[in-house]
Amino acid sequence: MIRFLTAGESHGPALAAIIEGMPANLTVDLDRINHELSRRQMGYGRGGRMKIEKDRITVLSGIRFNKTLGSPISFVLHNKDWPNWEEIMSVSKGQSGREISRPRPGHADLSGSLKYDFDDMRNVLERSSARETAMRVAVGGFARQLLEYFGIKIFSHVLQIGSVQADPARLSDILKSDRINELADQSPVRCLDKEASQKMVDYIDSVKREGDTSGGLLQVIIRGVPPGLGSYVQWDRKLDGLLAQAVLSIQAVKGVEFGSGFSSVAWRGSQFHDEIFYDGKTVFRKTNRAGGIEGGMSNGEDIIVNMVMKPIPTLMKPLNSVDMATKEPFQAHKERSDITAVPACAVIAEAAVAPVVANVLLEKFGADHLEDMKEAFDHYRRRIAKRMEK
Ligand code: EPS
Repeated sequence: MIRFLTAGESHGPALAAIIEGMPANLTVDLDRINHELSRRQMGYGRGGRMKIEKDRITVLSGIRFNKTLGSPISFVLHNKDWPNWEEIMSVSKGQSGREISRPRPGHADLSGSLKYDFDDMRNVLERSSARETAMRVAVGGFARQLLEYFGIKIFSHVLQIGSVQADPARLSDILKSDRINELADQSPVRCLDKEASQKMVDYIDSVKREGDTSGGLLQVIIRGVPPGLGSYVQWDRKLDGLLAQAVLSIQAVKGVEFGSGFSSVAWRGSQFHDEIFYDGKTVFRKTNRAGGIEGGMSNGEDIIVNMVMKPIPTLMKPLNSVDMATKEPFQAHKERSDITAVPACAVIAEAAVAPVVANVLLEKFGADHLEDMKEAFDHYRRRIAKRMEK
């Protein structure tokens, strides 16, 4: 099974990660991982920091001649902003400065400083920052190359920013194709509906003019997952539970839904559930309201994960808060921030689900060596196909 840890402060010298449990002998394309990192940096509405950074990883271990060794893969990503912070974020002697005693509502600042007993909330925000998601994208980049070897692909796109929604009728054909990421990457807001895309850009401009921020709704689609990954037999093996944990751990994600989960409240059971048919050749469904998961297991349909990202809490527009040093009320204010990071969040979510799916795959077919794993996988697929046919 894959385990990983990330490390690093937002304005520290570097971010780092270590992944263990990747099978040996997988060919890894590092350019593609760096490409994933650049996809995370795209998106209309990002602030000044993204102009400074050009995220690329340097691998330290676990890969030789572009193939995994089965040993821990470790890598670092150097922060280009670091020279501006060397004193303030020094590991040893330095000069403290830009201390923060004024918590931003919606951020980890206040609870984090209470928990770890810090006067300077910089100690909290440096690690709680969404800068950390760069590492998760890189980790997910390795996991998704393992998944792709087994024909599993992950896509994402943005359905809504603020009050501007994509029109579902304009999306349905694209969502059936494998060009989702290619087309979403071309939109400044990762939206597949061109008209809505422009409206979202205009909306972000208006939010920026008002010194405010915006959240949104985004969707991840995991395609090619065979039925029966995850399990109904124990609570902590349920695939939807595992995926929900992974996406809710992304900074600012507040809600998650599988398929038409939330709207099911207004449907009758007879209308909602995806009926099962046989066409003389195989068993199939006409709908996927369950979002590809039933009983905590993949059912062979696309796994559809929708999630809501709240508006970013660092605002130009003042919000009421209390200075924890003096207990004086004040109005929070910050200079540099993103207006929205919903398009980036979609790319991060693609990466966040990858190790989870890789793990249920490894749970069922896991082996030290990729070819052994493939043999078990192919055998299972043949068995499933037989059961689905007459
Ligand atoms: C972030 C604040 C901003 C964002 C940052 C997340 O950074 P800064 O304070 O340096 O301007 O740009 O996001 C990233 C650096 C990133 O790589 O996504 C925050 O407080 O969470």
